[in-house]
Amino acid sequence: MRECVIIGRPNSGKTMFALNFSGYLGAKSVDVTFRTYDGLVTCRHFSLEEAKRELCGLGLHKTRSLQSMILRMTVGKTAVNFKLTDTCGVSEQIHPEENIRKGMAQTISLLRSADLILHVVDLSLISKDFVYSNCSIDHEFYHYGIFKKSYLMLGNKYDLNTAKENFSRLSTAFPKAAIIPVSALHSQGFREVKACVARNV
Ligand SMILES: Nc1nc2c(ncn2[C@@H]2O[C@H](COP(=O)(O)OP(=O)(O)O)[C@@H](O)[C@H]2O)c(=O)[nH]1
Ligand SMILES: [Mg+2]
Repeated sequence: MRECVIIGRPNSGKTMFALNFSGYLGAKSVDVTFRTYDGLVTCRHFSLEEAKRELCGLGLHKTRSLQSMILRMTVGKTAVNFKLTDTCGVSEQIHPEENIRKGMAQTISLLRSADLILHVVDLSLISKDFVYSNCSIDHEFYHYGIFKKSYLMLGNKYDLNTAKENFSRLSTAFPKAAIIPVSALHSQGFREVKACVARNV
């Protein structure tokens, strides 16, 4: 089964995207398989509302392990199952907590086997200076992604006021990426994301 992996900084909206995108594809509830870096696998059933309450949030690093869901989507006349995997956010700093450092390493090690990388960027944080910098973790993901080809950037939080201006900055900073503006919170832009996922699963 093909696997789409969601990556990005902590708090960019990866978990919100994973859950609302599952809902967009028709899921009313999800079975989430949690895989920690040391190999522990657990599974939990959630309604979507329950999952959003428990797994999303403003506190950094709510997601500390791989969290996968099997989803079904219709491509043409056939139904295809694929795995959508949410990950521990990665940032530049060496995190003081060992389990978060290992969670970040687990995210990075999954990239090689991913069939599609969905890179979530928080548009509200794209400042003027961002366009001229070239050494953020988002740049690292971008360079790896365009080299790998099956790569889509999601400019998230497009519902926020400053986002529209920042979206053009994001396109300037990452000229070779296909970028879709989305609001993970309000399930906006998902039709385009679905079309891209459908080409890769
Ligand atoms: N305004 C807005 N907030 C969002 C959006 N997506 C996520 N958030 C908020 O951003 C915070 C972090 O979201 P989460 O999905 O947990 O981020 P993660 O660390 O990348 O998994 C939460 O408070 C979400 O409600 C969005 O599209 N718009
Ligand atoms: Mg998360």
